[in-house]
Amino acid sequence: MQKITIDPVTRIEGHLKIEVMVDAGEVKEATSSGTLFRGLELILRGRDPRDASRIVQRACGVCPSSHATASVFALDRAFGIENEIPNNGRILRNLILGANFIQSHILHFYHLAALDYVDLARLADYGGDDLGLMSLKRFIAGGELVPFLPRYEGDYRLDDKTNQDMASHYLRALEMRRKAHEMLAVFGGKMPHNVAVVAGGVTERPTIDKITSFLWRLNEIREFIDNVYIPDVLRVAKSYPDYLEIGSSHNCFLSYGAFDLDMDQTDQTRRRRLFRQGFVDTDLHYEALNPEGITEEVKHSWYADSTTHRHPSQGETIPEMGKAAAYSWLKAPRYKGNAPEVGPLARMVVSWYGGDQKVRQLLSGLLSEMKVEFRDLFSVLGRHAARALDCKLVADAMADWVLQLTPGEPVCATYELPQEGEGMGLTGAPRGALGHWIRIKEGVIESYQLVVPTTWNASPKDDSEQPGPLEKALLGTKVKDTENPFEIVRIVRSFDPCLACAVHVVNPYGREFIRFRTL
Ligand code: NFE
Ligand code: MG
Repeated sequence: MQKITIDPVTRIEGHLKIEVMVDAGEVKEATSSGTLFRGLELILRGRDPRDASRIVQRACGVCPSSHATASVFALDRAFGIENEIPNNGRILRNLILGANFIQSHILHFYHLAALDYVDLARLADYGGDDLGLMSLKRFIAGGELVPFLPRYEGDYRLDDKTNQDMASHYLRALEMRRKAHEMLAVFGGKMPHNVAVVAGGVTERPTIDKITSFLWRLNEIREFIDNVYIPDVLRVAKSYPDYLEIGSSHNCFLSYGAFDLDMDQTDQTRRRRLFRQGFVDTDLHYEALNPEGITEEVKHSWYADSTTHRHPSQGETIPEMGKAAAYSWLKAPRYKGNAPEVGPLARMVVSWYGGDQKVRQLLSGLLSEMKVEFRDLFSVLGRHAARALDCKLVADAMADWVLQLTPGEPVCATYELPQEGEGMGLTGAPRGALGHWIRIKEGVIESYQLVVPTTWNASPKDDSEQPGPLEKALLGTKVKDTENPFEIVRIVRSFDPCLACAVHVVNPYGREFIRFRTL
């Protein structure tokens, strides 16, 4: 057996250590460890509940709007105003979250994952006159190689033309992300950490000039998604068909849905959403979402054993550094005992089996273009394709939503701050199902728990030794070259892990954790 340690995994968000044991070229054991403790849940205790939607966004600069969204859903319920959110408030929340989805997905494909497939170092020989590529070439020639190097060497299969196009799109994607940030700021004030999303709705009023300012940026980004992002994912899939065959996980999926289409139903598990809520089991059988089925287990996490197997509404965060059986700061969330994958692929699978015609139609088109079967999506490139489609679905829907805004109408409900209350906020974040649970006592937050997409996907083994989704996806993987374990990092990155979100406390023991080995 040979041990491969990748610590930290680069080109993801936050600190993740992956360790695999390889025997005869195949992964026999895999552990995923979140090596950072941040403790947001502890910071929130004793504060004014209204501060939650500001503080929780500090979980992460990549997906802060999702945390704002989950927290205000929890606050709306705790304040008893879930059915009073004005239509403008609902739509503006969607637009702010949607702008964040788009920038996060484009960031992930071009700036984090694509460098696993695109050989930017080859640009050192670039002889054309594209200004962007010429400056990239100068950048590389000048030895400014981060974030392109260090990297694993070999297995770059794109032809020169595709490779150059992708490099040029790497630069255009930066621009698209800037535009998505600007778009978010039109209604959200700033990015990251918007200031508009609050309990009751939003603080920003729609005007014709803001709607226009939002829409022209959105339309430019939609053009990029349709004509650049989706085709680029297909081009990678063409050159790397074997990555449609590896990286499947437990093959069960969870989604809380995302983007409320109306507020007719106060129950967030039943409300009409752009993406469906639900769970799809390993037999691809769909069932409605029941949040009572969620627990967090901590046998292998650095938290007190007394807190294991709790529903998040009863959850506690009691760190116990050095616990013998533990290897991660992530807890292990489970749904009815399963370790479902969450994220864009899960959203597609749950929407498909939940009967969403639009998703079925779009996904069928993609499958026939890729010449693959549905189950082939349960793979590294299936995750990338699902993310690109997720991005398109959100961006297209936003173009309708922004025109449904009504200038002059209210944006926020009024309310009395209760002394006691409880609330749950469920939404989709770019990386998957995101839940916040709050309990208010004597006018302040008594308890706040976040169960975050990457906590699901990168979780350690649970109390019954069932591996987390990412661990499971690595098991059985054939590693061609243990010095350059491309397969491992490509599988890990396909989940788009964000450890900042997942462990939500600055490790008090500092450098003890940071053992840079390789990329
Ligand atoms: Ni930090 Fe996040 C998303 C949330 S994490 S990026 O998307 O919530 O898994
Ligand atoms: Mg948590």
